[in-house]
Amino acid sequence: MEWCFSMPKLELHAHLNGSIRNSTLLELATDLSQKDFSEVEHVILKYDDRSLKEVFKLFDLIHILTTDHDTVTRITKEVVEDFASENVVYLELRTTPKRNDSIGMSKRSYIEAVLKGLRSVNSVDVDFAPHSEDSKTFLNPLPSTTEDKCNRDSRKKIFVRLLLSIDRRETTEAAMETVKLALEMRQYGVVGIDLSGNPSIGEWITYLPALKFAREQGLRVTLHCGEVRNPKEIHNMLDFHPERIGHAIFFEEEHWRKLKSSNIPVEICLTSNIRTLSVPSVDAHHFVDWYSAKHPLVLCTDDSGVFSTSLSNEYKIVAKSFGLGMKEMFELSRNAVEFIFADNGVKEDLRTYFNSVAKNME
Ligand code: 6MZ
Repeated sequence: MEWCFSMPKLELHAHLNGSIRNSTLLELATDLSQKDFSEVEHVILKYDDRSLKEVFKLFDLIHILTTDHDTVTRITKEVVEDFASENVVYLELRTTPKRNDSIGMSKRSYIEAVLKGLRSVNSVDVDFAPHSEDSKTFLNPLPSTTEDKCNRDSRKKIFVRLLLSIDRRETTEAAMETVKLALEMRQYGVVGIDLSGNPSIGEWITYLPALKFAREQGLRVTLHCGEVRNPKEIHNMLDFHPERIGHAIFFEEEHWRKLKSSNIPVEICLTSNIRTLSVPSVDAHHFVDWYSAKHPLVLCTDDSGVFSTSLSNEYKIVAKSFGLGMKEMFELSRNAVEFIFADNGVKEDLRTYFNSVAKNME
């Protein structure tokens, strides 16, 4: 299944601090505290399943290790390189802007450190600023003649756009601050807002004013929806009609009907759902029913570092578990182009690129 790796893919649900390399995390942990290291190492290297509660404890630990400007820049660079290395051609990376007065970090300076990370990638070509409709193509379509193939520039290319996350622990004011920051940062490739964080915490009504404001101002919105059983919240979230939702696990019949009629694309995070014990096994995952019902779906990693996975691995699991071949997986990947939050110029570039790859597959 080498083709799962070589096939062009889009990643639409990846949290920056969840996608950190294990080697980087261990290095940072060693630097921070030699004497407590054995305890930290155990938590970081616990590769087997962790409950959702444990995962959020781990995020608190990761944030202690990563929340300074230089580290944020470093992990951004590494995460983009890692996705590009497995042929992700479009990455929507999401992260929660953080404030830490003790080191002079504001939500804005946090995002500036992320942007510095994007600029510092040099092993692949990164496009992260918005395209004007008439700009020239970034991804060069695959050539059709053998001669052209030999002359092809083999450097990897990746579009990166950013989503700013609202953490469910935040107040309405803090959520609003994040949305205002996203609006200021649009020119640097911020395209939307995500609502995430521990799903057992917080109330929908707290974030609603900020999410409504984001929408009024033209930002796209994706919500973590149905990660725990909370029928009322799922109902309210679907009524809001976000542009995409993530997970969608604990859906009841009514929710499924609502989702189906609204056609909201779902970001599927298979390994994450299983490792957090939210879904008992791959066979029991809702992916297969919704795929059969032709609902718009996109495969994503969620937290490739924390769950030791990669997007190619997610493709492999789906292909193997549900008997899907290369053509079907390619179409699954290609369909995701229609769900991206970037502008039409990027969409058109991706469509042309996928068409050229499809021609080469014939
Ligand atoms: C909900 C999640 C998540 O923002 O610091 N996050 N929120 N469900 C999940 N499923 C397992 N995985 C990650 O990345 C880490 C943050 O992303 C959210 C949590 O708020 C976590 O603290 P950033 O880059």
